[in-house]
Amino acid sequence: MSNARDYDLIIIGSGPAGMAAALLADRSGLSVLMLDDQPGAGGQVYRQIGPNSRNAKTFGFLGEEYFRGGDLAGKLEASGVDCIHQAHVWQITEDNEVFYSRKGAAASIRADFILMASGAQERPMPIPGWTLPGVMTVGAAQTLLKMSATGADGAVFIGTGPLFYLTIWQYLRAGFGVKAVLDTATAIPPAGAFRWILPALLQAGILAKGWAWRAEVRKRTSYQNGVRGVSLSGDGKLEKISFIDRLGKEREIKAGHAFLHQGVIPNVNLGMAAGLDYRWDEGQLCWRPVLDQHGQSSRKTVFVAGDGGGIAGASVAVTSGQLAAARIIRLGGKTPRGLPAFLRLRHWLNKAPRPFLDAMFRPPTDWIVPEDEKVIVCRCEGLTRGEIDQAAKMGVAGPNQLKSYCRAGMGRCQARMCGITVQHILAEHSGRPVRDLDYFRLRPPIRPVTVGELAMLAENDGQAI
Ligand SMILES: Cc1cc2nc3c(=O)[nH]c(=O)nc-3n(C[C@H](O)[C@@H](O)[C@H](O)COP(=O)(O)OP(=O)(O)OC[C@H]3O[C@@H](n4cnc5c(N)ncnc54)[C@H](O)[C@@H]3O)c2cc1C
Repeated sequence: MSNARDYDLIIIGSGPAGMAAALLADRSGLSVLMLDDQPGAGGQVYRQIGPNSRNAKTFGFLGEEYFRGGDLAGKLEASGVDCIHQAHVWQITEDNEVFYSRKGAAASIRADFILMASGAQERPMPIPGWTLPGVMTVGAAQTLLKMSATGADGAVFIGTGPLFYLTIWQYLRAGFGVKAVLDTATAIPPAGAFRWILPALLQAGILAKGWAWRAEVRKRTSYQNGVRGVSLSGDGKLEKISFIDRLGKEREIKAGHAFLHQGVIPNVNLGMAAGLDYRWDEGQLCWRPVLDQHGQSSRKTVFVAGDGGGIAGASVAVTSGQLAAARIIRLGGKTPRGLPAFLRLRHWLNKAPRPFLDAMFRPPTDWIVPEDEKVIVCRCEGLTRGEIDQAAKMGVAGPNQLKSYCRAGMGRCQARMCGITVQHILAEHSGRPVRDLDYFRLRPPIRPVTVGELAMLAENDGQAI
């Protein structure tokens, strides 16, 4: 492949972390290429911000916070950063060659430094009936709102977390009816959360905002908290939601649409396939890369910023992107220009509420590991909890051996949906904590790549497409 050094810095992901990093690096004289798989800049939080800002009347229901993303996206557009959208990155090699596919062709480009700002995915939620037609994640429901102001009237929202309340709030403002909200969090945060309350109060505005969303959701919907034992059922599609209310009574709701959410976790596949070191985070119940204070990973020329480095939200994504870019600029022998004053302090303050939020919205155990053995865990291979139990009972040493017993994690999504659940099941069988078990060994390409795409590689060697 190409031996040319094409860019000083390649950034993967154009959410707040990637955009903030790109702007600082560009101002400081680095050549920057940004690759992102969406049609435009914005990432998850500011998805579709360009077109929606031009159509703010229709999309006003998304709220002021959302439209703040227009500032970053506008500056990015006016900058010297080369942005390629609809580019799916599927491999980063040891010498920083980045392979991606776009519109049916593949290409590779090299850089001195890579910044992975590829964000988060929603936590998979293998509860009974989660694969039924009519059931989606809350993030998917929000994507429909951001992309086309579309929704499902009369849906039931089930789960909890800041994104949960925000999306219901946006849904109501967009004029969609919400049949019920089943909140798995209790009205008063669990006792363990209060040891984090003092740092969280440094960002009292964020807590107040979340409180206001929840208060409006409570006022305008049929709302219950402390809900447990959720089960979805129906004949070929969702028809009924069963649950236990906070008084211990079994209840049922008839509905054709349910949106589920239990927080978000870092996207790990690209970083793991690139050989970065990861560790289990017990506070957030997910894998996160081992990073220093600048976001430098175990591979010294690869950095990670934003939610891909651990869940902390959009404002932390911005400051972590700037911290990483500043370090890369210095390592490249240049001086960061226009570095925000007190960046480290701002970053620390932005992060302050996170441990409280993590403790307050910790997912219930039965949303990570289903108790019912008939529940599908690996969606790609159609494997149930019972089938994974059977393989585990044969004495598998870890997820990688499990693959050869039952193919869990070997499908199209490459364990994005089942990885953490499989690990919890194996931990139960082995009596060892999850952090002591290996994760699935992920290899490039992290997404399916066609032979046709590969055939274009030689033609596009060293050139962006
Ligand atoms: C579905 C969803 C909706 C969310 N909505 C909100 C919200 O409304 N408000 C809020 O405060 N927080 C929201 N969040 C939380 C979110 O993680 C924010 O904290 C914030 O967007 C994180 O910024 P980031 O820059 O780290 O990553 P992101 O904003 O997630 O940006 C990462 C970008 O990288 C792209 N990408 C990922 N992998 C690849 C790849 N292999 N190749 C090319 N591109 C890639 C993604 O498509 C995305 O555009 C949401 C999270 C999810 C999962």
